[in-house]
Amino acid sequence: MKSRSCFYSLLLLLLLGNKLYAQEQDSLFRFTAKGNPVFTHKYTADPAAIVEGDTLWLYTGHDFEGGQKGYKMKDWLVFSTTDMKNWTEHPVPLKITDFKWAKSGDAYAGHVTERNGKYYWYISTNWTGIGVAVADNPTGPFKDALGKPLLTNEDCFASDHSWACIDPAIFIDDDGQPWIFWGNGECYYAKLKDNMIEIDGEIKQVEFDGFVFEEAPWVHKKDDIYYLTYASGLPEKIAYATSNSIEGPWEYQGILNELAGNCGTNHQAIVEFKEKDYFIYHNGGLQREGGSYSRSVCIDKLEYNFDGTLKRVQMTTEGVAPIR
Ligand code: FUB
Repeated sequence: MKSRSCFYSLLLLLLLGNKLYAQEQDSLFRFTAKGNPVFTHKYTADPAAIVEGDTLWLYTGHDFEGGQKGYKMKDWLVFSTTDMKNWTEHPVPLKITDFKWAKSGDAYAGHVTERNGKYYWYISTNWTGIGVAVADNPTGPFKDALGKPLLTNEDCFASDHSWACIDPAIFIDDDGQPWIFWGNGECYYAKLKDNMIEIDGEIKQVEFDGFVFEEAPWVHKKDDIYYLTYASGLPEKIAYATSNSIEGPWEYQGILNELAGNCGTNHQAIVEFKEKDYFIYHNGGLQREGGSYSRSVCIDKLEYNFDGTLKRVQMTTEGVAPIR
């Protein structure tokens, strides 16, 4: 009798498990990119990418729809690929309403990073600051880790406009030290504690000759050179600087990407995946209703010169070749 009820319990668990798996599969949207823009079924912006083994995870903002005249962004999206051609869109992993304190209601740019098996999603909310959500896997569920902002306008000591505290970018150095860069108009940086949800010590400002900073900092490192890329001017081009140290001094190196078509912003992510380097950005190129507030993520090649400087990005309609 006992073994029979055990059998039925196991059967029930199995059926339930299968049902959940089937539901999850149903809510995945799979498609093949035809070039740039990569995503044509939704308006996507502010890309941030990470690589986990065989997979590139691409997190984006989500412009409400075509023909917008101002920012209307209520959630963030996540896509994955193993070959840069065939993509899967996963169910919406994070919404602005997941941050109860974010009274602005604006789901601005974010950045995801993995640390000790957890995924941290740093997001900006326009004038209510930068928050952080945490999950056990790349697709969530993500939960507000603090119940309050990690950074606010008060931390942006050199700024006096309401949208100064946006666009977080995380960089974990080879010694394991996590750093956060952010800002609009002025660029700030600080250490993060090992728990990834607290600022460690002083907040400092990035400054160097030739630095015309609008927003969207992104830090990466290749062959011992630190690269700080950022949106410069308005409409934005992406410029960059290099250094031998995460705290500078930075040396201005010039323009990396020209104005992105039909769009005032540009917002880049840089990632190496399967031994190729990618420059991910947005433009307003989705026909026919694309524009500065109805943006679309694009991907093109990033190329290094022998001396470590970067070749100017060539934005293309064809996009990148699939990885075989
Ligand atoms: O998407 C809203 C804002 O536009 C981002 O925070 C900026 O980087 C710009 O892309």
